[in-house]
Amino acid sequence: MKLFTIYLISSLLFLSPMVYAQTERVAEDIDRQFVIELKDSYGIHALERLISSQFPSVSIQRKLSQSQPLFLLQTAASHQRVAVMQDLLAQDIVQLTFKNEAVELRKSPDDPKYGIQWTMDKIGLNQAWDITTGGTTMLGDEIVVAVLDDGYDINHEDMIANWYNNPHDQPGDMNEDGCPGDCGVDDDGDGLIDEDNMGREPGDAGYNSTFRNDDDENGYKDDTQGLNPKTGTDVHPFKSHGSSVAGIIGAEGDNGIGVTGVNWNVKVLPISEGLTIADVIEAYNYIADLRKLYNNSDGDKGAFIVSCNFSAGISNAWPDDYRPWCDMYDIMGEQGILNVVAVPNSTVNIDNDGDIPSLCESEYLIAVTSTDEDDALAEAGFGRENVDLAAPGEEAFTVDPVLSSGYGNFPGTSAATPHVAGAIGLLYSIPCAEFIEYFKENPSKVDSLAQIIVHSGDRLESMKGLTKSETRLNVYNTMIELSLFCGGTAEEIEITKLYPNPVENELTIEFSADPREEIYVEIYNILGQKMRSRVMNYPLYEEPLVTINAEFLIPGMYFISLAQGKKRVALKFFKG
Ligand SMILES: [Ca+2]
Ligand SMILES: [Ca+2]
Ligand SMILES: [Ca+2]
Ligand SMILES: [Ca+2]
Repeated sequence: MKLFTIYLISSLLFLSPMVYAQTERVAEDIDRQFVIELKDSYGIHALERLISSQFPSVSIQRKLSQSQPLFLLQTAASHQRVAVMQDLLAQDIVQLTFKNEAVELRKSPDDPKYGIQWTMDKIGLNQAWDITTGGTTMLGDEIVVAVLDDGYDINHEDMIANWYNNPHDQPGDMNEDGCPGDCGVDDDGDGLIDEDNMGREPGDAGYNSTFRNDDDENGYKDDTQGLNPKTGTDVHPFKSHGSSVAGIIGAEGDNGIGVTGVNWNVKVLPISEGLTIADVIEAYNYIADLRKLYNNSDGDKGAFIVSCNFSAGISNAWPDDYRPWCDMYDIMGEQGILNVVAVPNSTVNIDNDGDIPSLCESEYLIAVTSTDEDDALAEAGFGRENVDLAAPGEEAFTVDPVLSSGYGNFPGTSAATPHVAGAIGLLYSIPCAEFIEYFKENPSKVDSLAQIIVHSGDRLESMKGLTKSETRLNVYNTMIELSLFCGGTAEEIEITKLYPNPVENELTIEFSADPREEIYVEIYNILGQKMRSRVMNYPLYEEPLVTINAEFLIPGMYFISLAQGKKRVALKFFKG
């Protein structure tokens, strides 16, 4: 401590320019550094002898491995680095040299409680977020995930930016013409003009003229921030359950507050008081109509709702007794909405015991059970015929407005389900125009997206015989599968282009490969000695190419090799 203080004072006192130089050196360090690997039988003493006799301007900074002869070296100036590396490479004791370079940091949010949100990493989001963190589609559509639940804390600090706000029905009569929507116009395309909530048109007996405030003519006045079907308003009861579900889907990520949702950005459409069958049917119709209007107006009206979460149900119930409810899943599905529903929070076989809505027959419905941190079935329903997918739910951590901190544990299938509903929202934001074009042109084909999500999950031994897919959600895996929509290739690895050849500084290799597997990139010299190697992931949603720094190579002929699985391809190139 004392020594350090003395050093600091002395350097401040009579060498203030050195302090400046010191900071500059830190910034420059990496540009002067390179890693050296010695041949197997050599160690630090041989390296020290070599450096002191022939490379006095080079310093040995650190030993990088106790088991391999790897050292970090630094030249006096950055412009000397390449020449020094080349000269060292010509020495008998040196196996290879490569520049020390900065690595790209994985994208992870700065939310203080993210560290305890184990469910997020479990479903591959730490990798998926490098590709997208949500918000809009490649075509600019604002992505909306609907939630049907008990109620919400609309003012929660970590949700306030991510609630859906309906631009087509703000408070009051937006165009002040005294009619629902525009006077004399069927704004919502349902065949009725300026109708009220009962479908009565002006002039009909009992017509309710207060619906002039229903600017989008959907039968609800000022449904600006979702809908409470019980009251016909957008005023929601303050509830914990719905807030937690919404938080998992879309608590604002990377805002330095609280937690993150599966989506850092998304619009959550809150529908509250979904507590009776009538509420559920009305809510589902409301959601379906909004998306239908979006589809039919080319995005001018309505909302681009892609999924809907319902973490509730009726145990020991069968579809025959709930036909109008079950029918809603196909009605919404044909407009492009996938529904995600929860199975009961008890270890029952719902195939035998019955459960609504899990047992409703629809290709657009994903029934979700809950797993714990070890990927074992939590206390949750199962059924190889009717449960599609598992998602992490036990001890999930998210928004909870009832607790003083505003956050807490939210366990069970209710927590598992919104991971899936949220994932659907996130998937719509992948940087792949072909994907979004396809599902906008063919909204009713969205059942195939459900299939891809369910089958690209991590296959679990623990789910054997318990669900249809035997998988647990993995959003990154799904993104890999969806990359096939836009340029991802599933063939054997192949080098399609190599340039420039001869190369001076940087060699570019274009290739096609299986996006699901790692790629080994290696450079060999003419004697078959490996000069450089690296392992890379397929560059998802980018041009499949890799660039190699060739500055360190001495002039001559080399081979570049790309390998994946058991297949290897190599091409020769020249260093000029
Ligand atoms: Ca109208
Ligand atoms: Ca209005
Ligand atoms: Ca309205
Ligand atoms: Ca947050």
